[in-house]
Amino acid sequence: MALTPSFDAAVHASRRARVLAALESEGDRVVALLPNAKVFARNHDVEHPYRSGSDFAWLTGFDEPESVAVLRTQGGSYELFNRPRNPEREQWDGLRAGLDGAKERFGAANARTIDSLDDGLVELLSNADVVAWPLGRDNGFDAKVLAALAKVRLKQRLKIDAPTRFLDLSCILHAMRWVKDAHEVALMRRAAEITAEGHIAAMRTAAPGLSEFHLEAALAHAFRRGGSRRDAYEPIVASGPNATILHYRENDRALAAGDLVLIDAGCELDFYASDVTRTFPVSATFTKAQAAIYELVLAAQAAAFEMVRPGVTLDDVHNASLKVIARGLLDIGILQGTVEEVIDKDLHKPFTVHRTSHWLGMDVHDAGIYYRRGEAVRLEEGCVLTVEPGLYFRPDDTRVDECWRGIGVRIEDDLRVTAAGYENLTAAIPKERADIEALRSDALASGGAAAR
Ligand SMILES: [Mn+2]
Repeated sequence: MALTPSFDAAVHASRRARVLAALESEGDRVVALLPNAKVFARNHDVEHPYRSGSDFAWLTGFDEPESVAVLRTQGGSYELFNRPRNPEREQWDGLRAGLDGAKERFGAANARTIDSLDDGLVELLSNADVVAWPLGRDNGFDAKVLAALAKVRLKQRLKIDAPTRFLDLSCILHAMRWVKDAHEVALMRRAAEITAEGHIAAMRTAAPGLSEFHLEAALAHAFRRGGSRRDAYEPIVASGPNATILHYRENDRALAAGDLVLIDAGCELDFYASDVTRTFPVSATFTKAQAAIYELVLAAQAAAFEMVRPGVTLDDVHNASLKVIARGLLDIGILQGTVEEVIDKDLHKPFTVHRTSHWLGMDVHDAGIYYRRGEAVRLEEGCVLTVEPGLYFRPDDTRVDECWRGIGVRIEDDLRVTAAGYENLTAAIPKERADIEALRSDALASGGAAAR
């Protein structure tokens, strides 16, 4: 109910201590306010499944809507505004931690009912010098803070100081979330293991005549069975020409012999995402053209992996992958010229479309900046990135020979940067062409038995 499954009070307390230390460098009367994510209506009176905001979950581990966390440098205190106990509402909607629970189980020094937030903000801003909150991310909350500020300013004749400096709390939290602590690494490793089970199950399930969504079901079954309560993002199960659509979501085409299937899916475990793509044939083997593209993407990924270590940038990782892609597109005759021309003139772009990496963590495209003052951020030990080169030839793309049209291949793994290089969290999912073909022919021979 109210707590994240892997909740560890000491972990969250130490994160709050780090945030408080950062706030203390801004002044001795700093108040930080963090509202949780809102509830979103799906249709009529049905809501989307609730998920706490990633910043909020990271800081508090408290998993209820209508809550606001407060940190104050004076006294180093942590408080919560949250929903009070209410037996009638709880019988309809589920149990609440209540104000006592917020203090006893979640370590809040004080808890107040969320209905008192407006008055509470006026009190919190009174005699504060600096107010930090995630500016510009929740218009309703921005308005509440500014309304409280206006009220505090009216009290200045009563010897009350009004805040004069405003900080974006998101910047502080996101810089910390970018580097994963031991608690987070353990969760991400486990999320990756569960995701591996899902991909292998889906790979074994494929057979001509099944729908893409039957593979989606195999993923979901393995994810839930492994302990993941939700996906990190909507799974992409794209067969045949659908694999050339980057964020294909329909997942309702019938698989046919000779198709490739591109699956981009990852489970979320206790707020931590995994993000993996594999591409495999519905038949037992890749066709010659599919194999040529597949081997090229795989080689590009291997070259990108080689780059990953502290001190390099995502641009370095991307460029290593791109060089292999450019060489390969020239070798198989899809492009003409030199590797330099292909890269400098972006001749590969119609077929590569996207870049190679993004940060991964609580959000599938995780917190963390990519550039600062025009300079690419350098990898540090403990940050997690994806490496996911791809090649996509639209079915109607007359710039390439007919044999390539309709082929889409992406291969994606999740890498944690270590002192010496990287740890591939998702290495257990078959990726070598021989391993995939062995798995596929075994699955077809056993009549998709793994699905039942
Ligand atoms: Mn990705």
